[in-house]
Amino acid sequence: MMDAASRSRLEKFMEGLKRRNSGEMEFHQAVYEAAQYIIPYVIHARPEYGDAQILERLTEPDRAVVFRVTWESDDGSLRANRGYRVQYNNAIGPYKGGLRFHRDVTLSIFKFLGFEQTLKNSLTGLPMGGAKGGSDFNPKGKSDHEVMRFCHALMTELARYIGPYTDIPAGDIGVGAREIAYLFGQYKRITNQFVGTLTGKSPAFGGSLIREEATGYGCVYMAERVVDHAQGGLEGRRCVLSGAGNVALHTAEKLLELRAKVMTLSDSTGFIHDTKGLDPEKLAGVKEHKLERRGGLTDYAEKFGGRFYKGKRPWRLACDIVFPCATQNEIEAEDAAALVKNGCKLVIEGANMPCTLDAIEALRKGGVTVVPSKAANAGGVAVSGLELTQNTMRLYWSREEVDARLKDIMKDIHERCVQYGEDKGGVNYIKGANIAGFVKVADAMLAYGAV
Ligand code: NDP
Ligand code: 2IT
Repeated sequence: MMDAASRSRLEKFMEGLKRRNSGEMEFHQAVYEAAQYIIPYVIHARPEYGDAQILERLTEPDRAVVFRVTWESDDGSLRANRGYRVQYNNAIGPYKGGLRFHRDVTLSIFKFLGFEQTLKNSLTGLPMGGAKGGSDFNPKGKSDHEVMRFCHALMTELARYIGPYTDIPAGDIGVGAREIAYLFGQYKRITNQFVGTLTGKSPAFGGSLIREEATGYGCVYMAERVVDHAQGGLEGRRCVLSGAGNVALHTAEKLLELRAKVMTLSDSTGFIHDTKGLDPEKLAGVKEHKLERRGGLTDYAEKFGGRFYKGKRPWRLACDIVFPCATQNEIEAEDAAALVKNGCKLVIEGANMPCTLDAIEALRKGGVTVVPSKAANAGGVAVSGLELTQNTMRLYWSREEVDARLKDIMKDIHERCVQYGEDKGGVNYIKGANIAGFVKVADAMLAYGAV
């Protein structure tokens, strides 16, 4: 329970944040998730953070660049989209974070993602600050050539603001290996430098092995730690996943390797429930279909069996562990109530902020452990950090070497959550992740003085 002084301080802080960032719901939500623990447990105990206005400064991005991206479609008509880069905080290292291409993005979404990224990158233990960016460009239905022209046009402007010691973008929703290659090609052409200013590159030109798999694998390594902690392994556990992109498919791959049961995948058209469970052959089919041909999940049931639920999410099924790996706010309070009722014990947030605040409350009240995004999905950016290290050293590590480092990093993140997340004899991972991520950034900001 929060004491009255902290409660009133939190309310006042949130009031000011909402006034200064009017209508930016996702940003308010992400900040609240962290502030509800940072204010009572850190600021209250260490007045120097309050005196130096650390939380107020950390909730104001260093800068946000918004720009026009003009490109030519295949029929020769000119199109204009909006590009964004929120350079959120570089207290502990250069700005680092993904680029998202999705029709519905807003500045609020990039600010929430930049804030999350700052605390997440801190948790990895690597020297990386936080950033996020992207565009309202909708890749659906675009030809390869259109995507290329768009990526080149975006980079023509973005290149002014990034660099290997300034800001290092990577992928996110709608930005995978193909887009990173187009972006890197244009960056290299403009700057005439072959440097690691983007991560998630193909291993053929400077990318790290395991980067593609890292977010999903990392989520499963985290799940193993949490489940181990409470005794027992992942074998035979019934897992419900959303998404059918980079994070979901590599989560599924590692779960299958560990003999867990993967019951569902989803995309923006609906979800498939495979009662027999996915197997490596079906997964390879979906990977080819979704990641390479960018199709829908609709024909999965016809091809492999199971049932497709159009326009629905998979949260009403009985299961042990849930991995939401599609997008923000995809688990709402009613979904959370259904998950509690149907026996779910653990939620590993693969996507960024997939649970609403009400959903988290319902899950926690129902005895479900929630591992928040900034801890659960940090494996992706961690291996991006390892890609940067390899680029700087001008060498490549083997799959085994990178995978072992990823496992170690996830283990360390888990330990930090346990260390800072003690709660009535158990572990509150949301509290632990937010406090541990915050303290490191806050100490650096404090040391710099008024900058
Ligand atoms: P992808 O673009 O590879 O896949 C996204 C998946 O989610 C697709 O199946 C997509 O469906 C579905 N999806 C996206 N938006 C919506 C929506 N509004 N409603 C329903 N379904 C949706 O992205 P990633 O797998 O890379 O990213 C997924 C999540 O993981 C995001 O929250 C991202 O921020 C987070 N993340 C990603 C990391 C990475 O390394 N890539 C690292 C850490 C976190 P469809 O194909 O129909 O569009
Ligand atoms: O949300 C995330 O952590 C990412 N999209 C990965 C960012 C990165 O720089 O690898």
